[in-house]
Formats: sequence, structure tokens, C-alpha cells
Amino acid sequence: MKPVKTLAAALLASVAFATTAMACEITLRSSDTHPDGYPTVEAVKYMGKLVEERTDGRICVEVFHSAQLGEEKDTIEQTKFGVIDLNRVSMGPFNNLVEETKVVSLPYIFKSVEHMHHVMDGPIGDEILAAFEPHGYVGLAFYDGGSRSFYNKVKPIKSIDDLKGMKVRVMQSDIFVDMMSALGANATPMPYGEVYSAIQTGVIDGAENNWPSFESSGHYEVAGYYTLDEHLIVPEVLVMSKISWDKLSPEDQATVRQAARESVPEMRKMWVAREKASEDKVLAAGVEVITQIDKEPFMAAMDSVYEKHVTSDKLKDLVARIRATD
Ligand code: GTR
Repeated sequence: MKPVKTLAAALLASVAFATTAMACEITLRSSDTHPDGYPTVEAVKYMGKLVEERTDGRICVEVFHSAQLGEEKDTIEQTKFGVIDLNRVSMGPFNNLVEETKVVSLPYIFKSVEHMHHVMDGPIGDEILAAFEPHGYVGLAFYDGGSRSFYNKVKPIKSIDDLKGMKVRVMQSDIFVDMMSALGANATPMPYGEVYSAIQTGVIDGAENNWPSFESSGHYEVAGYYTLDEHLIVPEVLVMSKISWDKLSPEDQATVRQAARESVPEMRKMWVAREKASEDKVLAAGVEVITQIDKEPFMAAMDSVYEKHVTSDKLKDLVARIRATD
């Protein structure tokens, strides 16, 4: 009798599954480079849950984590063409497309994560979100990306001199290439997914990132020195393809936008917890963390980066307003 019961249960389950799947009239495909469980991935899932509930299951969100849809630069392109509907990426790879994202990718532009929150939660953040639209994207929300610091496999970086001549991977944006040159290092821009083996094989000496990425990518296994110089606080962004957006009714657009907004505080909570968990894991693995570092020389070296990249009146004004925000 038992197998029959099991078969009946399986049949029922598959009918239930089919009903749920059929109920989604629209499935929004969302890309993320990070693995399942990472705060950005979970935040978009949370947003999707809200959207599904509020549209009675008509609109669903499917998150493709672990770069299943490609590396960030490629997915940004595919999002423009509506091949990918939603995309959670760093602002860095957007620098060459949306000029305004450059200001929040500048080294030491934010005094702290709190300062970044104040700026991105206010009118400047709204302005930057709106700036995506003429380029084929609808900016929905900003997520946290902590502070980025240097790690490498060669030696502990205790001062700016230790960076001289080092080969350091950066995100694919000219700002970061110039940042490394200003610090006397050699920048190697490359996709995130290639960094682990590049460090392992010695193509590069190291890279830079926040605690959760340093840990979840496994980079800490191949780069044993982490220096908390915190040169970048780059917010992350959730965008939607304008093509996919235009297919939604104004009411559904409002639901998506609101759900994205509501995912932000959830994301921040998850981020704080993950930062701590990642730090614990990295420390337990024996990585040497350099905390006593004089940031002044790093900051002073960035003048040339600002001179080169903050050229238009629009960007100058944004930088001045960010600096004037508490
Ligand atoms: C992470 C960020 C990713 C990606 C990655 C990188 O901190 O969350 O979106 O930009 O850094 O360095 O490429």
C-alpha cells in the first residue's frame, strides 16, 4: 500500500507545483554574481516574495545566483536588451555607462557606511537612481557593499609603499585602474569570477573587496594578507531592464519599485550579520589581518583620481553635495 500512497502524494505535489508555476504570468529573471545565501541574493529573493504576494502570484522573480547568467559587465549589457530583467551589481561596472555612478565609486568619497546611507537614502540617491533611465535601465534600490580593502598572497601591506609594483585586480572601471596607479601598483581589471585562479596561479598578487566577498569567493584561501585600509565604499544597485519595465502596467511597476525599496532594510540587516560571520571564518582560517594602518597617505594619493574623473560641472556638484552631507 505504501508505494501507492507515495505515488498519489507525488502526483498531488506535481499538480500543486504546476498550478503555482502556471500562476506566474510574468517571471522576472534576476542576475547576481554572488552565491546563494549571500545578502544581495537573499534581498532580491525577499523582494520577489513581496511582488509575488502583492500580485497574487502573477509576477514572480527568479534569482540566478553564482554568475549563472554571466559576469557583471556582460549581464549589464544583456539587461539593457531585456534578455535579463533584473540585475544586482556593483556601481563600479556601470561607471562607463552612467556617469553619475562614478561619484559614488570614488575612493574615500564616503566617510563611513553611515555617511553612504545618508547620501544614498536621500535626494542624491534618488538622482543617481533616476540617472539610469536614459541608458535603458530603471534604478530600483541601493544595497550595501561594505568597505573594500586590499588582500594579497605576497606580504602584509602596512603602508602605501608595500603596494608598489604589486599586481592587483580591480573591477572593470577606469577609476579603479587610476586608483591603483596613484598608489604605485599595477591594476589588472578582470571579471570577478576569474580572480581566484588568477591569484592562485600568480597572474596577480591580490585584489580588493569587502569581508563577505573576500570570504564567499574563497579568495582568502589563496590570499593570506588582508589590510583594512577601506579605500572604497561602493554601493550596489538593483536595476531593471527598461524594456522589461515598459511591459508592466503602471500599477505593477509601482509594486516592483515598492518591493525593491522594502528589501533594503532587510538587506542591511543580513549584511551586518554576514560581515561578522565572514570575518570570523576568515580569521579562523589563519588570514593575517592588518588593522593598524595610517589611511592619510592613501587618501592623499587620490587627488589625481578626482582631478581626472570629476571633470563635468554635474559631477563636481555631486561630489560637493556628498561632502556636505553629514
Ligand atoms: C563585490 C560586489 C560584486 C562585484 C565584486 C567584484 O563586492 O558585490 O557585485 O562587483 O565585488 O569585485 O567584482
